[in-house]
Amino acid sequence: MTMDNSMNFDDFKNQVIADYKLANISRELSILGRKEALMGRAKFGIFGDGKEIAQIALAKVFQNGDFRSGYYRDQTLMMAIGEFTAEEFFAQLYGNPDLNDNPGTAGRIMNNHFATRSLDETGNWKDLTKQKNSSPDISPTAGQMPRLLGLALASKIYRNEKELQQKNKFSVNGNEVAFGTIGDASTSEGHFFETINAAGVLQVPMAISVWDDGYGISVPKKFQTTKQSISELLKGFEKEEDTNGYKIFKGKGWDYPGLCQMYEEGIKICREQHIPVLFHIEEMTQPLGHSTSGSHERYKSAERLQWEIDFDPIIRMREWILSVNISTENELDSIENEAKEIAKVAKNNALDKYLNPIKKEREELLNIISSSMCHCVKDDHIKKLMSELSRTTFPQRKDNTSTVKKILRYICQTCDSKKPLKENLLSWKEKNKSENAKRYNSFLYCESAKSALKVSEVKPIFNESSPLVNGREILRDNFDILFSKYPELVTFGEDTGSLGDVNQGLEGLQAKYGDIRITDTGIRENTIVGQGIGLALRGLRPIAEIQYFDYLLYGLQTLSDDLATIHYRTKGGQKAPVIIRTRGHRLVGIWHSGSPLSMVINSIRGMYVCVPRNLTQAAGFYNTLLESDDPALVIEPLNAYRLKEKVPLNLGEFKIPLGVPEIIEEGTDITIVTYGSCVRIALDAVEQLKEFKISCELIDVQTLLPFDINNLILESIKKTGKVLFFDEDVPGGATAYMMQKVVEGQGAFYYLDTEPKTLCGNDHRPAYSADGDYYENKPSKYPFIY
Ligand SMILES: Cc1ncc(C[n+]2csc(CCOP(=O)(O)OP(=O)(O)O)c2C)c(N)n1
Ligand SMILES: [Mg+2]
Repeated sequence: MTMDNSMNFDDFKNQVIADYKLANISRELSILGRKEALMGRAKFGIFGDGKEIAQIALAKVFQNGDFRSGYYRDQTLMMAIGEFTAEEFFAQLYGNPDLNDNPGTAGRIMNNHFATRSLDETGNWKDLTKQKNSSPDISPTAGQMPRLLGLALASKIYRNEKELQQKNKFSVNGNEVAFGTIGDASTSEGHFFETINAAGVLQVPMAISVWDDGYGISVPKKFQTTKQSISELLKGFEKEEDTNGYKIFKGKGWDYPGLCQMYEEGIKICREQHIPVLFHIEEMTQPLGHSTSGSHERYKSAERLQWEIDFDPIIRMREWILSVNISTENELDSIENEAKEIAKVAKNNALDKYLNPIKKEREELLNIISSSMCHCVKDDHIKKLMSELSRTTFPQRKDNTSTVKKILRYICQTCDSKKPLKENLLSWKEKNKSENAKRYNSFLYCESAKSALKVSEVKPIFNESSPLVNGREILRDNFDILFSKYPELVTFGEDTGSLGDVNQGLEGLQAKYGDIRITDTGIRENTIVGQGIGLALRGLRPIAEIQYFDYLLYGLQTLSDDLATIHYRTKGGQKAPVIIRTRGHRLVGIWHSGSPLSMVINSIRGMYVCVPRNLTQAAGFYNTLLESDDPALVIEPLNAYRLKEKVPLNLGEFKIPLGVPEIIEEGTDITIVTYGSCVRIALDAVEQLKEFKISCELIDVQTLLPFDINNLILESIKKTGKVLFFDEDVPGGATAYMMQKVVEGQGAFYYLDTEPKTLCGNDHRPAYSADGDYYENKPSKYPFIY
């Protein structure tokens, strides 16, 4: 910390003292937090001890409008920017689900995972330029990196895209920095390197701090990092006079004045010139070890443990304060004592706020039970259950509910005197269930008026003279309208920009809308997804293109852990309505382009999945999704781009509803349920079967998530009594998913007069070529069917 000209000594001293106090409060929180977890009041605890000072230095350059994408060590940073309190620290630890007490995560994820709220209660954007922002943390190490790229890129787009400069809820001339934090060991992940390279190419205001404490749990740097130094390793990324690249800084985790100066210098360059910066903060410590899962005495040497004590950043800061005569031993002692007290009070308050509502619910429940008594032998059981429940010292809501369920089992069906008890408990159970659903299970999808499920259908309109064109032209002309309609719409991917995508669905549009909005990227599917997330978190509407469905797997971790859970894990506090556009289906070998649908749909609950059979339907889905706040995946049918489709008169306007299957062909003998490219194959089969007087009802489900929300398939089965689920996924894959939804979920079992069947790909891998796709590896189960 330097004293600049505008500051007198008292101001300077007050700041230093306030920083020292915050560091101590934060440390006391970690110490108390660990105790709480070890005493069983929290399931787990992970804390930011040993990282306090660098985070305080960073916070000084964190301005309104900036964004953080970090990890579980950042409690001090979050407190220093004023977005996290000591009470919230404990609310997270206990898993308090009340947004008033725990506004970042509402108890949905483990402690020290931070987030600010970008949306108001009605789901509308707050003015993000007037607050300090943190994107919501996830646990997978380096999982915060891909979205960091997008958060930083948003500043560049806002600075360079003139039409967006009115959008002052997200940016003031692109001056915002995206701050990333990551542990030294997590830099071993591919996500880190992919992000580093992409930001170097893009030259965006991204500032990564690596908190280097020398360990990833028990594994030291020598097993993690070449040359044991991430800054040495990344030297080739350093910007030279006539190249792009990074500014790389090194600091020591205990060097308060040095760190303050370093951040000031580095962030000025980053913010003004949009040059990415890497701060390698070495010599950090972990006074309490990695987490409450273990103790670091098991794997750190005595010398290392002693070094960590000697280089404790707070002790070092204290020594520095005394050495430059900013304060006295006495004053610092009393600050340390005050910090202990503040942490203790915060813990007690947070514990009360967490437990009191649960205790109140328990009290009310016990009153309901005891107000209805009779003299039956089973009363002893009930009394025992009541006494067990009332004695629990650290009650949980589930204790109440499971006690109610047990008591209900003890009430005889015929017991008149217990009738009110039974009725009261049943209604308590129902009320409790719906309250807890809101508490723990809400906001997986958008619940506001902008839910994709609330977008009304607008049918495509055709007339006699509607021309037949290649499907990709419908897509292109529809995108053209969307780009002129939504200034915040951007798209990017491999070959997306200059070529207009490998199938020409964006032909000519980069020339028309510019290379900021329609952009080529490197081959980096994971950060293409992350780019989309970061941009969407800052108010843009990204369509992130993954060239082929098979390669979505490179981005699947980020889709599953990050994008699909953003709304849920912030309990509606943030939204990222990213559209992932890809193309697939029709097996032509192991890759290019299969249909591993079950793998995908079963890992991205929280997103919608559209599987259009042609490009008109695909265009209709884009039109729907851009009216909504939900993230979604659209898989275009790869082999349909050059098939002829009629051009709708209302391009850009027609909207396909989600979760509403379409009956492609009416029939009476059997219901065939399929999607995507398989619709055309099924249609061929339907025609062939007509010759044999078999009448098929062919249903295109259109979206796999959500699935047939109005039970249209059930209605069809009521008529036909038979059902076949058909696709190209593996056995037990998406056909099994559809069968479960229909036979069990919709209750079709009761209307079937023969077993439900699936027809899908091999339990194998498909060989390349048309023949390779055709032949099976197993004997036919029904050799009499040809
Ligand atoms: C993808 C993934 N793999 C493994 C883990 C388990 N894990 C949690 S923290 C951690 C070590 C991280 O070390 P580092 O990045 O140096 O951060 P530090 O905890 O030292 O601050 C590991 C392996 C995880 N959370 N995510
Ligand atoms: Mg580490």
